[in-house]
Amino acid sequence: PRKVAVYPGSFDPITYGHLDIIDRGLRIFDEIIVAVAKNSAKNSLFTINERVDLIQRVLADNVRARVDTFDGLLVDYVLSQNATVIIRGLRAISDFEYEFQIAQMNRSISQDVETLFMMTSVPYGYLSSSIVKEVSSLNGPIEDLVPPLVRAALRDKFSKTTV
Ligand code: COD
Repeated sequence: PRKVAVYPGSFDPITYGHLDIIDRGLRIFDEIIVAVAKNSAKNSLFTINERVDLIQRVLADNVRARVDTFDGLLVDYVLSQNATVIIRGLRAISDFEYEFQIAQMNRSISQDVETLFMMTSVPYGYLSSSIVKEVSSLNGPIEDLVPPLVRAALRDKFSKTTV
């Protein structure tokens, strides 16, 4: 049977750190569904459609990765896709507390879904969507952090929102 995993997140916007997890995840799974959360508590820079569009374009050549959105409980979404695994990435120790909490909660909601953690690759250990947005808003260099089309989208956002 095909092994399908869900990689959920806000992806506001997608970074090389996320893409690295997707690439490595595809060595383990036949298909990865990149699932963008609609009801994330976080204030987002990009709309849900913009985030999906960026991911779709970045992953255009990758036939085994696809993008979707979900709302409601993550575990319900995972089961609706006939998947049983959630992939999450871990960077610094600071991620652990938050990830542990989510994984424990998901486990208590459904015992049929397993969370798999993948450690960040060294160059992306301190890379986050938030840091990318901050550096980009200050016109700093982000070419090593996000793909060119994401960089263009960020530039576009900040040139519209700042004077
Ligand atoms: N290296 C490695 N991993 C990375 C890197 C990097 N440089 N950057 C990010 N990651 C990982 C993150 O650790 C995370 O695992 C994943 O990539 C996605 O990151 P984000 O920041 O885009 O995603 P989050 O943390 O905002 O996603 C949170 C969810 C949307 C998954 C969560 O809020 C959720 O499940 N919501 C649905 C409601 C629900 O079911 N709630 C109950 C469970 S709490």
